[in-house]
Amino acid sequence: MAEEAILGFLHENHEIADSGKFATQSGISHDDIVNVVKSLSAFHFVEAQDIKRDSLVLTEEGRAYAAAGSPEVQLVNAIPPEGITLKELENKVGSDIFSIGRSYAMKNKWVEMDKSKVVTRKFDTVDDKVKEMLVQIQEGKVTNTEDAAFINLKKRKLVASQIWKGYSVKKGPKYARERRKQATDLTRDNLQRDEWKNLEFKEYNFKAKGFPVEGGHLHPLLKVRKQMQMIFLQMGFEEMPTNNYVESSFWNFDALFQPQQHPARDSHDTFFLKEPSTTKILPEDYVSRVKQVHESGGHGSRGYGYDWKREEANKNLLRTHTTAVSSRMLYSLAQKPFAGQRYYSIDRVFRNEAVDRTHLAEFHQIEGLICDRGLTLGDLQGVLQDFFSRLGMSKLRFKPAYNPYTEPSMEIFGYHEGFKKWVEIGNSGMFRPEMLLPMGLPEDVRVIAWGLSLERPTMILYGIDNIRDLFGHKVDLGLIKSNPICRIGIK
Ligand code: FB9
Repeated sequence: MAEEAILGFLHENHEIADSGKFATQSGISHDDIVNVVKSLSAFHFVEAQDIKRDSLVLTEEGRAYAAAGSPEVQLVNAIPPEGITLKELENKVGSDIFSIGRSYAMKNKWVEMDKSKVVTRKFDTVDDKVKEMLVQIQEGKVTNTEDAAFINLKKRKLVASQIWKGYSVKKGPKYARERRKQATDLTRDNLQRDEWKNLEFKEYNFKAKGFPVEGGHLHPLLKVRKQMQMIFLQMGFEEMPTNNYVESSFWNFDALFQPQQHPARDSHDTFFLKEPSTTKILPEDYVSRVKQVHESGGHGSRGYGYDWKREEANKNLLRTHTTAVSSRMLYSLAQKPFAGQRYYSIDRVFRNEAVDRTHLAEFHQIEGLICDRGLTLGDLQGVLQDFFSRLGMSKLRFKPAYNPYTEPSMEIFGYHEGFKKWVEIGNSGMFRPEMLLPMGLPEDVRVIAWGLSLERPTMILYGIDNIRDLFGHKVDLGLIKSNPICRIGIK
């Protein structure tokens, strides 16, 4: 409809001087006219010149008065010939119309009030010039927006200024009375029917984007995990098998020399299993050595001096750290002629802790360890410097800390160039002799280890503030589809 109107008008006339007036005259919305002008212009059927001018549009309050009349006229029309009390008048027209209309009716000297607060009108009818002007604006019939009356409407916030944009339109080099559908392919039918001679072919749009390819999309956590794996592999580490979320308290705590009274072993911090509630198989001779080191120490240690209970060690749980896997791997390393090893793990761990914006009851722990003869704390600081430099954080600081299974232990801080501040980026330490020697590792073997989470770096790298936007049932699939590649760890 708009296309026929425009092409038809230009067939009889030199130009459409003002698309706004043309829309009003042809009874077509200006938006439709503009869209068609843009399309015809793109194919050179017409040539369009921008027109801009100041115009007025009605506010929501202005639209209400254009329909129902100004508040002052509504108020006057609500006053009966015998007059009315203020309270009755307010109840009749409503508090908004009453409070606004009353002041303008008094200013226009349309009403008066006696000592008993009875309001009477001074005229039988009043002209609603405000409504008339609002309707003129609504119909696009106002040209001089600087007229004092219109400025007053702006002061009353019944109208607002805006830049009106339209076009003047003339025939273009490819003008035609009507736009023939352009052919996109030369078909067998076209050729057989000789139609091809009159066909107009649509130009190829080489800038057109292809349809988005629907397929699988990697979650940001998996992208960061891949990069972390690459970093570990580049550093000569081997991945530990972490395919058991369920673990015994023995491997998760006792093997790490974590005492059975430790608060972390309480059900407020750990998820214990009801079924199967206990583990069935443990290496008995090793269990005996662990019992002994907890109760009476050995290897220079005094132990904890409590009655260690097997049934406590048998309790099954959801592992609270992948260090449980590290203890299994180190034990199996001790069962054969010793050779140094570098292991890492990245997998889910579970903690029965209060959840908040950045913590859930589970997260992915990243852990690295190096097991070799004569390692020192300096070696640990050196490997941390190498590892975190590959993450883009080369300025590190170490703060003494405590872990039940490492001594010494260090919290790791890195200077984040983006945030311009120091950020806690992990924890680390040297596994205690009370953990390593009962396994059967040689006296001079040391294990340096560290841990961090997968979620924290991912949230920072992807600018995600709430962990529920990253992990869990409320994750926006758009994030999964549209997140950029992760480029840490690429040298
Ligand atoms: O990941 C953590 N922070 C972090 C890591 C990387 C990072 O990358 C930069 C942007 C590029 C940014 C931040 N943290 C450890 C520190 C904090 O986020 C902390 O609030 C949360 N911690 C978790 C534990 O919270 C219950 C992160 C998780 C954590 C902490 C300690 C270990 C593992 C994970 C450990 C260990 C360990 C120690 C000694 C021996 C073996 C393992």
